[in-house]
Amino acid sequence: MIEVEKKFLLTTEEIQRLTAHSEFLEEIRLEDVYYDLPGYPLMKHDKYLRSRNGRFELKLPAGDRGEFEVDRYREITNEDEINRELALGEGNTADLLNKIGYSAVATIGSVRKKYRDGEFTIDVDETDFGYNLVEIELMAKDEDKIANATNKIISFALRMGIEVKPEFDVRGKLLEFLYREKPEVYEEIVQFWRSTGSTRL
Ligand code: V4E
Repeated sequence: MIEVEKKFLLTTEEIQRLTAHSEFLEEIRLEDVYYDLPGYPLMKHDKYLRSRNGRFELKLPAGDRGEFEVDRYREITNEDEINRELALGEGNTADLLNKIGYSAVATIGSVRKKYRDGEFTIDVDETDFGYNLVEIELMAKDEDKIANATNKIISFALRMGIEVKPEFDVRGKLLEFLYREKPEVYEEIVQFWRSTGSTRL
């Protein structure tokens, strides 16, 4: 399955409107540590390896971001699969990463409130560093279904009275963290994306 999600920077009033008719699912604390090699080859290729609350997750891109700049990733959470995908060898992922020379690039704490409205999931995130954003998500069976999922997300947001700007990108939590705390790392990664024409940032 592919997770398709669109990020929004919303006012408190817009968040209330968006979640007014949805079911509140849970509030969770997320402790994310993102890892990469020197030169950030994973992030430059739109791959993100993190430990979330102590468990490794690898996000791999599926399809492209499209005119509405959606995130669309396959997520791998099995350590053996992560080891295989990143050619780390066999064993404990944390040990292998350490041995190979991966290091923590960003550590981000946040609180996520999760809601459901029909087939849509709404995440309202508040980070410890004061950046808040909202994601509307849908699952797509395969890459062919990403455009359809995107259209549904956009229509849903519009129905909820939220402005949607095509060809406008919102920095996610990781990018905003790098932008604020490690601008040289942010520039290196985004410059690389610009050189491949894959970002409007
Ligand atoms: C997907 C992504 C990044 C990884 C971290 O994503 P983020 O949205 O910061 O975290 P979170 O906690 O919301 O992840 P979730 O719980 O939804 O899995 S860093 C950058 N991207 C996407 C991206 C982008 N915004 N712009 C471009 C040009 N490429 C990739």
